[in-house]
Amino acid sequence: MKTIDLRSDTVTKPTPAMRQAMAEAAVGDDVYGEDPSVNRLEEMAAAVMQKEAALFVPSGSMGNQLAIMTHCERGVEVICDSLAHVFHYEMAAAAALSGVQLHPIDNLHNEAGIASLNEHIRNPQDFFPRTRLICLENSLNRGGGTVMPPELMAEVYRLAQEYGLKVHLDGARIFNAALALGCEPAALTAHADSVMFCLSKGLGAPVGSILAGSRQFIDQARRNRKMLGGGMRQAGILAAAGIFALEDTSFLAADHEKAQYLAQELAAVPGLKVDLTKVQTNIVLVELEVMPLQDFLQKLRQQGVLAGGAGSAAVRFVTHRDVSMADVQAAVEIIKGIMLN
Ligand code: TLP
Repeated sequence: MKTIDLRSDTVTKPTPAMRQAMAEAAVGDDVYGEDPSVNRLEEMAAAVMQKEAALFVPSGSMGNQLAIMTHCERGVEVICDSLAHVFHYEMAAAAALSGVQLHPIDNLHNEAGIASLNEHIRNPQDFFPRTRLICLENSLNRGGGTVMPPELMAEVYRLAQEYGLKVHLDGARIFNAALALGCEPAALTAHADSVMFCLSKGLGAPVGSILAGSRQFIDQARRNRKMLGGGMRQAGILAAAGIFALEDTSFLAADHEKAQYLAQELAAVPGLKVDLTKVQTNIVLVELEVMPLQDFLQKLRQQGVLAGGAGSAAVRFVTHRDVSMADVQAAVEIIKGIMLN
């Protein structure tokens, strides 16, 4: 039985051409700054994100946490969306590693939330923590891969600057967001002091993410990366996959088409609820109205379809390069079979 893995775009495997580029990569000791492939990837990434400098990091989580650690001192507060990855899926690392408090708020990514954002920025009285950082996420994973237009990011950035705060963008899927918004990634990063994006998700590299920002910020983040044990040696083998991934991101459009197809088909199935307005990139959240989540996931698994959960009653499907349109069509038939029997 063929497995159709829709749990995440992180499951994508390097293509033969990417493996070839990895095998042939020029390498050196990156802790001495001597890995030509890492240096090239960092330069390329900084250019794409229109930032002064960039740092290759092992994971998106480490990139986000380095951003928090580098922007903040202990005891300050970081505003994020109540659905943010840094809040739900990073092992409380902001508290454990940087000693900061996350202040999650609803709707940070839309007009309603932004209108009241200033109420969440602490005023400078002695019994309040200082607000230091706002963390945005575009696309918003737990929001169903929804995107935040550059104009809204600009509003948040303007407010942040007014209050002397920094803005970090968790752009794990920034290329998906930019594609959906019809803009360049740099149109989004223009409204953030730092950005993290992942090479290891839809872009198909096996490992790695990038943190980008000002030269001074990245110099300090590099020191913090070493402190966390993230200084890598002949990492050029991995960086070569990242360079390869950045050279052509056009295939992401097909991932969005597969997500649209999946969402529209499932929206018509009794017992499933899909908010089609929220299907904007490569993620489809489906609410289950008649069956417990774990039962549904298990039935899917028995027939070779893997999906994940998002909350207690929603299924998350993520399309990516390693599932074809035919695979998605087959998954739809299996899901219909489960729901209609
Ligand atoms: N997300 C993973 C899981 O952790 C949920 C996934 O399958 O979607 N920011 C965002 C918005 C992410 O979605 C992720 C990974 C990360 C950061 C962390 O990246 P990694 O997994 O490389 O640490």
